[in-house]
Amino acid sequence: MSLLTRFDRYPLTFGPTPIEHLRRLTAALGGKVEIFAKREDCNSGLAMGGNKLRKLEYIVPDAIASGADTLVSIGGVQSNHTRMVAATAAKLGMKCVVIQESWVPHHDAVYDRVGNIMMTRLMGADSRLVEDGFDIGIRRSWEDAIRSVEEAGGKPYPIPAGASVHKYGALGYVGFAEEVAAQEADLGFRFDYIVVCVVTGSTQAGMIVGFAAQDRAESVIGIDASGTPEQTRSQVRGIVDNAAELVELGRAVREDEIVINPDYAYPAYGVPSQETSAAIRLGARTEGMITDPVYEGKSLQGLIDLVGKGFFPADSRVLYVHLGGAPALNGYAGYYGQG
Ligand code: 5PA
Repeated sequence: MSLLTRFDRYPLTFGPTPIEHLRRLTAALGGKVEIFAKREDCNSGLAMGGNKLRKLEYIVPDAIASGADTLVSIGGVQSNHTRMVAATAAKLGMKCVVIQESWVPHHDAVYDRVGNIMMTRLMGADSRLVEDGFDIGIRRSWEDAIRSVEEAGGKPYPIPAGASVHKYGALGYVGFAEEVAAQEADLGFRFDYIVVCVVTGSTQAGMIVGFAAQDRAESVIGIDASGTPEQTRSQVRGIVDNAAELVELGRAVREDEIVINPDYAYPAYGVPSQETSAAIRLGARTEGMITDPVYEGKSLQGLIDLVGKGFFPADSRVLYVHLGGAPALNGYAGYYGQG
């Protein structure tokens, strides 16, 4: 039985996302570990989709019920999340205010005019650039934005960074775990590991709770891309506890069920290492699968490195969860303009 039957869901996605066997990447990595991808990046027609829509499906009913007329959220200049909030507001006929902080020490000349932020503005959101640096927590600039909507006579609905520290923020990815189990039943096998990028935490936290109900949460390997892994881990812990109670998991999630690998976020959030760029190129050249230097390139780098190190036993089946984010590549022409 689903853990989510009691919760309202407002559909923003096409439905279950495809699972794709990455045969050429599997071969390029030696062929001992079978690599599959779950394509959350192809989940919707809303502004190129991505993981935030799965979360927002369980937040929108609350936003509508609140009588709000403006969604207010926050992220970096090239935030995928603020793009998804802007798309959701457009689809609902609401207004949208998004704060875009200077999270990334990266200075491409068109960084604040292309990709995510361009689409965010195209969809009519009021996108406000501020100077504050990277922090996944609750931010003053976001609280100021909420107040500014109220002062202008509007009714804001606050959505925190990555829709993570929100009562319903993890539910979408609890559903993801149930969706994977149903797809495994059709495929006739189970995945031994699930690899996922983690920053603000509710994607992995939701998966942990959903897979804890199947007694395999520790097979979810979070690859930190924040560069502040202690803060990310404690945020994941808090979201896990809140979500486990909300869905009535019926037991506490153990510390060893929360697996976060901090080894691939270097040199900084939003800045690719040479190994990140090599991973992005390998994914693109073997599978035509496009990943970005902020999130998915780092989790792909982690997957590749862990295969090389023999972390996954021979014949393991590994599910790489592609959460979206390719639009940010437009802000990195200095790295990838020539391929
Ligand atoms: C993001 C987040 P969580 O924040 O739920 O841990 O997910 C990490 C993640 N992959 C992974 C992609 C493509 C993402 O966009 N993005 C944030 C954003 O503002 O876009 C919340 C940070």
